Amino acid sequence: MPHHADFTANRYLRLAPEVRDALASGRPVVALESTVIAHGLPRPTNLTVAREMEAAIRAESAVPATVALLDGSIVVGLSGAELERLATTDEPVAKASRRGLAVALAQRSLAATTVAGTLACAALAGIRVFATGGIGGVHRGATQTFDISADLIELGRAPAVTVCAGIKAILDLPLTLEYLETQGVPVIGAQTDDLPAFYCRTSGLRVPFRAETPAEIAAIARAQWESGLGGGLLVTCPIPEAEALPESDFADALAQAERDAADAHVSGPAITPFLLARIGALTEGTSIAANRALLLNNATWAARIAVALARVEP
Ligand code: PSU
Ligand code: MN
Repeated sequence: MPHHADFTANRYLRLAPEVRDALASGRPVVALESTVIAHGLPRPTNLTVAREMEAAIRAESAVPATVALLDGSIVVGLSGAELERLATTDEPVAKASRRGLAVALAQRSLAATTVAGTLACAALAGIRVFATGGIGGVHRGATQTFDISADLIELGRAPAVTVCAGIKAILDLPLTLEYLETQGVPVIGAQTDDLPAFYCRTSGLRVPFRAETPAEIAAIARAQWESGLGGGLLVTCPIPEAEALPESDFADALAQAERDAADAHVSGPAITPFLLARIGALTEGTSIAANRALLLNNATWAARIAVALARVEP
């Protein structure tokens, strides 16, 4: 797939040499977000999993590009040392959605990128495939709070395939699907008709589209981009069976975490990290093991899709 993004002319963008070379020669690259490293997973699991995701992508012969903001640059492809800094630092790390990017650049502060932030940066670099755990969405009670993740807007805007394990049950799943339809995002179930629900394989909601293979997904993405339609696509992969959480365990932990969030008056960008941490504690780490498993599975799917996209069509 040819890349036309003029990353050479952007003084805010710093690509790892390996990522730059791969993009220049049309080899597969997969972007990775960093909010899951800085705010989504507890230490030291965060660093282990970040490295494992990169390794999973390399195992499929694609190049990983973890994105974060450091020292006034959008770094696309953190070095080993930079990844470690992000995962272990005592400095404050901002959680940057699209709105936080320019501020972090101008102030030269350390910022981890959310799905929305990473997609915006990937588009600047010309990366077409992105792996994450779960996307942000329409929060429960959003009719009152208006808390709808910028991820949903960026999914409609950035020309990339985002691979996730569905929508976390901390969100309002039906409303999130509605919003994705409004944004024009095709939501594709990978080998499933049922929308995956992050820690659990099924949600009871139907995905609008289904595909069996990375090649099929690549063909849909090509059709969307080469026709001139543009915008993003969302691929949802069920968590591997062995690591899925029993639905009842999760529902109890979520209900408790939501009561704790209300008691602590947590809102805005802090709500997702708060709920994830509480659920981790309440499920005694089984949710963390599940999170790791789905992240690695998504990285593998994303790499295979990137490889299929990079292949020249006969
Ligand atoms: N889902 C997870 N772990 C995470 C996130 C989502 O399982 O760490 C992060 C992602 O970076 C996502 C962000 O983009 O939370 C959404 O935050 P908000 O709801 O504030 O937009
Ligand atoms: Mn929000």
